[in-house]
Amino acid sequence: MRSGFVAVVGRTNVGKSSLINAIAEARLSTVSWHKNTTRRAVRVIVREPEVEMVLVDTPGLDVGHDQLAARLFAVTEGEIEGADFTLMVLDATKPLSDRERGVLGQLSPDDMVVINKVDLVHPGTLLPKLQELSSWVVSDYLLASAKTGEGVVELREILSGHLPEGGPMYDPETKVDLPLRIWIAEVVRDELLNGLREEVPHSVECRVIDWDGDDEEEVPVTIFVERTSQKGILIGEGGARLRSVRHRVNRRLRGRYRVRLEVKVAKEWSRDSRMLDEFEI
Ligand SMILES: Nc1nc2c(ncn2[C@@H]2O[C@H](COP(=O)(O)OP(=O)(O)OP(=O)(O)O)[C@@H](O)[C@H]2O)c(=O)[nH]1
Ligand SMILES: [Mg+2]
Repeated sequence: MRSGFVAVVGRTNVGKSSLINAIAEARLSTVSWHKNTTRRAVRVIVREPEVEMVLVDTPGLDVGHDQLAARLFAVTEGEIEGADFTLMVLDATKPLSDRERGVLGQLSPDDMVVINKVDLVHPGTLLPKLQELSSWVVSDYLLASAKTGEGVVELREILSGHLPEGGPMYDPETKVDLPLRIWIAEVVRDELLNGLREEVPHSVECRVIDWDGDDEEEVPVTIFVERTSQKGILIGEGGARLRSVRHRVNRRLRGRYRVRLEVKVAKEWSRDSRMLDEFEI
């Protein structure tokens, strides 16, 4: 049997979380078009006969300059270090950035590269990028689209084939290695972010506070924002947005858990290291 950890890294928005969900065939990691969606290492467990592959979703490499950014970068660095190998995800629609070149330069021959979002480009436009990639030491690269599914099965097979020999590390029921209250809070954030056009997302964090895991009780989720004006946006006209988020979350939790949502203002939490500790980021 083979088992191990693959650190999935790349710039924000390249589609790391989307690719992981496509490989796992389930919406397990938060996806949105907003920048810096992923904030914690999310370990998604993919199983095949004789294979247990843990895809570790990580925050994007090009985060900003605040306290939050520094922490997110530290998460990604730690995960690269702890994994058996790295899958670097590039965006077919964007030229390579200096940050990406820096990471490519540090990859070892065991690591891999995938160019995602190939559905958005004409194959010919990828040539310069492929040429540049061939000068780096990575053993292999693939083309994929998390949206259309192109290359996803192949990617899954290649990644599984790369894993070291080893026994299972997780209980066979576990799909995501996150504490239940953090997972439920992430599902709420996922549903909130996907309904938002405004510039609020960076300021949104969700927490399950004071819940002992009892599924008979509604799970109390507090949605934190940084400014009072953002509170109104999230709640919506007469509470409409919050009600619809609650409905979608409950549906995703398949009636097993039901959430109760509340919005609070935590001024400038993303710059406050005490708040970040409290938020477990
Ligand atoms: N057209 C197209 N869109 C994609 C593809 N993969 C992801 N997207 C979209 O790109 C956006 C970003 O996707 P994410 O999976 O959240 O990106 P990420 O790399 O995890 O981003 P961070 O968590 O911020 O680092 C979302 O709107 C996705 O729907 C793809 O293959 N094709
Ligand atoms: Mg992500």
